[in-house]
Amino acid sequence: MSGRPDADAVVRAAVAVLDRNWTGSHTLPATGLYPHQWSWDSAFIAMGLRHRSPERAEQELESLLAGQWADGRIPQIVYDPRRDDDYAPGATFWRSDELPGTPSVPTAGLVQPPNHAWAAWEVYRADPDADRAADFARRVYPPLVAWHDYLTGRRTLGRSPLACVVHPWESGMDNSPLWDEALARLPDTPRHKVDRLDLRHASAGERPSAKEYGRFFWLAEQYRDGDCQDRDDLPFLLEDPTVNTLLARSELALAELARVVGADPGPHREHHEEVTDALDALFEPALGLHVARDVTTGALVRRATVSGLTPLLLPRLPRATTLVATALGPRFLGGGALMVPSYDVTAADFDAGQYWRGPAWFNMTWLVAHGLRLHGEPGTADRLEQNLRDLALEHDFPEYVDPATGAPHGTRKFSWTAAMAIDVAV
Ligand code: 9YW
Repeated sequence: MSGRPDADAVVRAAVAVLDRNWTGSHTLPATGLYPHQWSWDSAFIAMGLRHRSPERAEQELESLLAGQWADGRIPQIVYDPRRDDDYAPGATFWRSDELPGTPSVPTAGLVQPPNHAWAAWEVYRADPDADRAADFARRVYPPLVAWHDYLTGRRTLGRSPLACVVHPWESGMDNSPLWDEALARLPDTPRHKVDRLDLRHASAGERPSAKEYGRFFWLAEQYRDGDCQDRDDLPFLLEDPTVNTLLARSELALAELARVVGADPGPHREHHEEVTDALDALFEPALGLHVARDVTTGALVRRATVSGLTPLLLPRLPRATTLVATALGPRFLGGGALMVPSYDVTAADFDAGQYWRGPAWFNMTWLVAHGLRLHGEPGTADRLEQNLRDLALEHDFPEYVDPATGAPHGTRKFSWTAAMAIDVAV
């Protein structure tokens, strides 16, 4: 198409970003702002890397698994101890080495959305070296099963098969409007001094506010001081659509990996169905999409965010037709947005430049595009993916963009932006 960069140019530039952020064992989300290994970032990165170096994609996932706890949790962050002064909260905040059942590398106690088994399956399929791929599958299947067992065994705290997040960071969408009401009940006065190291690398207007950060730290302290144990009286307990969609999607991948390693795929398929069915409890008819449920109050959080569109990734989703209409409608793509806004553009507090409160993110647009293709909207999916790769290249792989204009925000040379661009360009 005239005027558009060709696929080779996108892939070349994106690979250069991933090479620059590669440490020798894993990929940093971005140098500067995010100097450690982040959980769901690594899985998105592996999805892109698999096209260039399946071996490195395998290493990316396995270096994350080296941070797994004995209870099965894959931590939100695996810290590089040499960089502990560069990001807050750091390894010294979590003190994971003082807890039993923790790995030799320092990690956060929280988790992130479970896209790992899905990534592992895609990496396995992309590896042309059949022996290497089979060895990889055999090594990662057991820890991935343990990870899902953790989410299912310890995190279903809302009397439902849905897993809960115990902190907004666990959703990957830190200051999403979905968390406002639950956060408002919490103190914003942690004991720990809140170092805003992020503000060295990004402007305050694009980052969570001081009050939000105060509450994030207070809540993280509570969880840490309770030895990172999951209890049903934790001060923040919500069921999020994307966390549970990725859990269900990843169960399908585990069923495939089970076949490869000679295990029984049946329980994974059953769990996939169970979580898909349970997600219906998060559907909000007035908004036409899924929302979060606050387990503490039992109430649905009536805000339309991109998290509520991701159930489209599930093949048997009963509400798919409504969800497609909502995605294409005025709250998201109807006004001509180039990528999928993180928040309802018709909401009074929509902000096109503020982190998870409006901007379009490349990973979320990639997920929604997949879902739209799966549910009969290939034209829209193609358009979103074309815009994704064009905006990524044009703006040096930004963290997020204004959904209407494509103006870049946050950090640049952001790894998952590069990885998603590779995946849609090849
Ligand atoms: C932070 C690393 C992480 C992502 C999250 C994103 C952000 C960390 O960066 O959180 O400092 O706010 O919200 O999804 O994994 O890229």
